[in-house]
Amino acid sequence: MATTTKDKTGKNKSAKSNVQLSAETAEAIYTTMRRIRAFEERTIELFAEGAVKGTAHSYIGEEAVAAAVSANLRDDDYMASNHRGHGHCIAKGADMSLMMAELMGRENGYCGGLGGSMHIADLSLGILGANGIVGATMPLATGAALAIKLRGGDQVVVAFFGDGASNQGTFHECSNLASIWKLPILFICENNQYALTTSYRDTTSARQISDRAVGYAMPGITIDGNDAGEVYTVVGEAVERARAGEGPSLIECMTYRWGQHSMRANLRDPRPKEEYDAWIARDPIKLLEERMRAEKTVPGRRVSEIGAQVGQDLESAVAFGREGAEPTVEQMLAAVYDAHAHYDEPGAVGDREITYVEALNEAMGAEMARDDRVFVMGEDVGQTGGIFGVTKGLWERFGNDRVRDTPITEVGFTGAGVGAAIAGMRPIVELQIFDFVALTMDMLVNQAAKFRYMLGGGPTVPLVVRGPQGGGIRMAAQHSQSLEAWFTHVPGLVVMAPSTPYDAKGMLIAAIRDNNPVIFLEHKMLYMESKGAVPEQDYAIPIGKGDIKRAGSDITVVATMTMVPRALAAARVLEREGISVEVVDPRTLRPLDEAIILNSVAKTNRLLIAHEAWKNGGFGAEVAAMVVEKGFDNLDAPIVRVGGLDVPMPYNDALERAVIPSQDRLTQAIRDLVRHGA
Ligand SMILES: Cc1ncc(C[n+]2csc(CCOP(=O)(O)OP(=O)(O)O)c2C)c(N)n1
Ligand SMILES: [Mg+2]
Repeated sequence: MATTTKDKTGKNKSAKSNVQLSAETAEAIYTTMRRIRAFEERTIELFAEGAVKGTAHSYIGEEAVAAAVSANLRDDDYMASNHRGHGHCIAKGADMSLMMAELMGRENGYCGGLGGSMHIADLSLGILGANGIVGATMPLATGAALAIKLRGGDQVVVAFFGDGASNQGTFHECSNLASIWKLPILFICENNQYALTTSYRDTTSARQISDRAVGYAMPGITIDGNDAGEVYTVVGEAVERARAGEGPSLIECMTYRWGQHSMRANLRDPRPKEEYDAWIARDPIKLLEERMRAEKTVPGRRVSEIGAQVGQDLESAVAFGREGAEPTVEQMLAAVYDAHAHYDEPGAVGDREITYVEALNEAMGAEMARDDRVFVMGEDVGQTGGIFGVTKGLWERFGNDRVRDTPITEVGFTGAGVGAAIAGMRPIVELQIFDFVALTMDMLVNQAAKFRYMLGGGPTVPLVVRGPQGGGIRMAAQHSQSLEAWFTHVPGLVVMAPSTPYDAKGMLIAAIRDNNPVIFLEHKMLYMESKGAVPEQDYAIPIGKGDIKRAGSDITVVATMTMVPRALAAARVLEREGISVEVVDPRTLRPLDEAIILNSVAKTNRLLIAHEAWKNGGFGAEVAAMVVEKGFDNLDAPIVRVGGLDVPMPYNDALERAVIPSQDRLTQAIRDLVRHGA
């Protein structure tokens, strides 16, 4: 399929559909279109009545795309949708009653009332979810396609997105990934010509969105999205290519939404009247009826029966929704995390000493050997073994597919990790330097963290995103930050930060086995300097369990990452001065082991918190607030926090040393708190 010429509305001139649809296919597509139309018409009424809340984005006018695309799909194929997703979901087989109940926010809805219109999903039908973030469809779909490829399956994935979304980086990053990895994915752009109130002609550099396919070495075509026959035929060919391992396609379906952007929008409508009227005259349902008449496939009598049946189905869906109970706070609270497993840890016993890097490497190797679903991807993780050597040797053991070098495309590969996790794999995504996580925030915070919750607490996202944070090697402001507080703030994420080789191995094994998305923070200085006893056997350290690194009676120091060895060194100095320091490493920062901290403070009556990150708004502020709320009576002195100076990391080495809390600064702060109470 080559990009072909278009007429001035973008419709493809050469691919004019001349294929006849079989009676069976025509009827199936037609029925789906009627179901979508009826669902949307009813939704508009229910929104006006106040039974559907928030907002909903009507698919009326675009039904041929979803219906004819999905008529090419099997139940086990995947589909990722966007905010205008009702039609996509219905076409892929979603239950209209469960959808309607969800739109009404009821407990019997698809997401138990936690997701609403923009988050309908049904993993049993391969529906990876509608999505409230424009452009997020693509990475999730790419990840599902990668999962298929890794499992050696012949399923395909369809990613539906709008003309507006084609300007998101996700589209470009994922087109490239899908092309280089030859993933079985169809990028279906529904070009309804507007993104909210902007015309694609003003926002899009390409003449047609399908022209962009050339840059990604994949077939691209623009077709009439209101012609169900044309959509069915063109998509059918692309599905075949994808199933045969020939990679992705981009299909741009020219279409038009009849309504405003959303039911809530009530904004200026920029669409010229003649354009609007011309497209309304091309009602895709009417066009298919004409075709069925002309091709003598589905008789008028059957058309009426379908209409009657759809009407009944809709009424029973609405009744189902209205009967649904309101979801409870308990159901909501239980939906955020899947339970963490319990483990008995062996302790840092034995004579064998290995480095922090070796410990991490051992954890990944062990889990990859144990579970085929585990794979690693990131920049230079393959034959090179990562720039810090953390994945060294894994490529030789597990091969290219499972130790996968990526292009420099952080949103693309992190998002593909989320998608692959949703589709049943257990990806480990390496961020070369953790500061680059800033590029991936949507994938982690809006997608991974919320997926299970938005879908009512059923699905899991077993993803680990790991990499080195922190300073100490003169890498300046964009390669040295400690960003844990960004993630400890977000419900749905687990945040882990080991400080020893023993913890690194056991915690990473636990993270890989956990069903929740885990932000796994490592530290460059621990890569370079940390060595310690690590059992050879595989073991896991329970998520949310802190560790007392040194017992003491005068003061509790809660320390993380590099501050743990510094606090221990400070404790040794202070011991000679008669000050007994207890060092507590929470290890998991979210969920926090509150008890280990509170019990320690109950014993020592003083608390100092040390981390490399900025004090302002840092993780330590949370610990301090928690202790004030729950253990105030046990405090004999103010809580002191020691953190990095409130500046971006400088390059100059003396200045960098001044920013990161040193052993001396820590020692002095502990001494002052014990001796002088502050
Ligand atoms: C990242 C992001 N930016 C902006 C929005 C607000 N928004 C929701 S839909 C939309 C327009 C999307 O246009 P398009 O991709 O063409 O899809 P259409 O609505 O036309 O189906 C905008 C701007 C959003 N939800 N997410
Ligand atoms: Mg649009």
